[in-house]
This record gives sequence, C-alpha cells and structure tokens, in this order.
Amino acid sequence: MKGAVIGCGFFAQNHLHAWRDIQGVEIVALCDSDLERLQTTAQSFDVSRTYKDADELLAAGGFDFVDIATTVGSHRALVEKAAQAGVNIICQKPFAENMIDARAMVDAAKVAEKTLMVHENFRWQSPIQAALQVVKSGEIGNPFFCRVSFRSGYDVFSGQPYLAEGKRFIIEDLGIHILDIARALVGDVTQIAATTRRINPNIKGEDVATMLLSHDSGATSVVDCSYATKRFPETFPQSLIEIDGSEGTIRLDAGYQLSVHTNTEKQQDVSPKLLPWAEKPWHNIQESVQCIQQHFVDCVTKGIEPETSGADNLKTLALVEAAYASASRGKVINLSDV
Ligand code: NAD
Ligand code: 89V
Repeated sequence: MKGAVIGCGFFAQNHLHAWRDIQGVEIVALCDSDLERLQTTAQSFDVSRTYKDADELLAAGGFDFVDIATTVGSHRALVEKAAQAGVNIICQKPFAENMIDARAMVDAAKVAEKTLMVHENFRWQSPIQAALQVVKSGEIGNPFFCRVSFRSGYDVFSGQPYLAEGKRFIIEDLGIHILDIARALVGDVTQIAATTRRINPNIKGEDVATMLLSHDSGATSVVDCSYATKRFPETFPQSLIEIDGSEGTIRLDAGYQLSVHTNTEKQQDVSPKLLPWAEKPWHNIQESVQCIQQHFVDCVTKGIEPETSGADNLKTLALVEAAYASASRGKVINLSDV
C-alpha cells in the first residue's frame, strides 16, 4: 500500500516513524507548504517525491491513501480534494472546525466510495484498550458510572505553540480524545453539561473543562480535563479511568496500573511499549499512532469500516460542540440538537 503524507510538522514525525514500521506500507510522497519542514522531513525519512502544494501532489498521484497531518483549518478542503482524487484518507483530529464541514467530509468520502478514518488515537492506547477489553468481556456487568480524567501541568505549548492562540483550547484539542474514550467505554451520549475555566493567563482558550454526560445505556460519566494541574508525579499523557459496573469495578490508575475488582481482585501493569523511535512520556501516544495506522491498513485491506471512521467521529465532534454550547449558555445540551 502506497501513501502520501500531507503536513510535515510536529506530530507528523510520529506518523512517519509508525508508517516505516508497518509491514506492506511505503510512504512515497510528502507535502508541506513550509519548504524547510518538507525538505528536512523528506531527508529524515528518505522520501524522494516532495510537493509544496496538495493539488500538485494529488494531481501527480501514484498512491493509495493520503494521511492528512495538518492543523484543523485545512482539513475540509484536503479531505474533499483527496476524495475527488479517489484515494483512501486518514485525517488528524480535530476532524473539522464545525459539524457542517465534518458532515460534508464524510459525504465526500462516501460519494467517492473511499475509506475515511479520523486519527483519533487515544482510544488505541494499549492501557485504554486493556480497560476496554474488560468492559467488553462483561466481567464487571453493566457499567453505570464512568470517569475519564486527564489532569496535567505539562507544557504542551512549547511543541505546539498554536494551542495557546485559539479561542478554543482544551476541549477541542485534548477533551476530544477523552470524550471519545468515554464513548468507547460506555457508549453514545444523549446529554452533556460542561463548565470551563482559563487558569493560565498566557493562553487565549480554556485550559480546564469538567463535563457530565448521560449515555444511551443509562450510564453517567464525568470527563474532566486540565492543563493547569501541577501534580507530582506528573501523569502526562495518561488518561485515568474509573468504571463502576453492576458486578464489579475497573480502575486505571497513574503509572498504567489496571485493577479489576469483582469477587476477587486482579492487578496488572498495562504500561505501553516503548517503541524504538519513541520517547517518554510521549511513548503512550506514539504507540497508539502505530496501532491506529495499522488498524487503517487492516480495514482498507479487508474492506471494513474503521472503528474511528469519519462517520463515527461525527459523534465525538458533536460532543465537543455541545460541551462548548453548554459552558457558554449554562445549560444542559441534548445531542439531538447539535
Ligand atoms: P504543526 O503546525 O506542527 O504541523 C502542521 C504542518 O502542516 C505544518 O508544517 C504546516 O506548514 C503544514 N500545512 C498546513 N496546512 C497545509 C496545507 N494546506 N498544505 C500543506 N501543508 C500544510 O501541527 P502539529 O502539532 O503537527 O498538529 C497537526 C495536527 O495533529 C493537529 O490537528 C493536531 O491537533 C494534531 N495532533 C494530534 C495528536 C494526537 O495525539 N492525535 C497530537 C498532536 C497533534
Ligand atoms: O493529542 C493531542 O492532540 C495533543 C496533546 C496530547 C498535547 O493534547 O495536542
């Protein structure tokens, strides 16, 4: 399977490392409007075809999929052009700036009959997958309460300066992952209520968000995120989980410790692998990049819909929109209204 990567910035380096290690995949072309980034990345990953312009890349073709690793403002145009060019597509999160764009992107891939997967990688982290497998096994019965918590004081702005500039920050950038994990664990959502705060005076958006979700299944969950939490030890980028079910409980605690309590108690270290190209503390996220990209290849090969497809991601993106609407209006939002 031949691929082209559009966007050679901070996070695309992880995509490219992962592609190099996935059997049967070759990245044959790169595209970035920033010539210096384009050339440095082409050199690091030994890719000979380079393009400053995505139209030229797509016109030249010679690949089966594009991996869009640019920031959100460019996603709709790139996804639509890639669909028109007749290639399969992976697009980084946040998938789109609003629901209108996101629905149009899903439609474009549908019309072209091409696979569209969102690079929503947090649920692919191996500690999260371990908790998910316990839920799916039925061991703790029916979950009635879930908390997914991401609280950190890690300086994300040094690697991703644009995060300090947007009117929206933590829900759109990070909360989107944590909301997606809650959906994966206890299902789709009917209502959400949210509050937000900005603690760091040097950024434009909110860096603390607390969300209360009612799920179709009857479960309630709390999704709480903060980049203003100075804690020791620092847990970045771990998502901590508590699930109470009718027959037992699951806890994913700091340090990647998973415990399952039913009639007995089981504890397991579910630390992610440190891949040869990865570095701590990002290794958790880096491993999930490899897992989700492998999932994309498997789905395209078998002709099945990815778990984190564009269509699936509409429901996660709707939660982001609803959380902002709830925080600004001080009201509970029904997802059917988004
Ligand atoms: P970045 O700014 O470092 O890199 C983006 C690159 O895309 C830049 O080099 C820019 O020149 C290029 N670009 C933008 N528009 C383009 C266009 N139309 N054509 C060609 N090149 C274009 O950003 P980043 O930190 O790498 O983030 C990229 C995306 O990845 C964001 O959406 C971000 O939210 C996401 N991200 C995801 C994770 C995750 O774990 N899933 C982690 C970090 C970032
Ligand atoms: O995953 C992300 O989107 C990143 C980070 C983990 C730093 O929030 O921006």
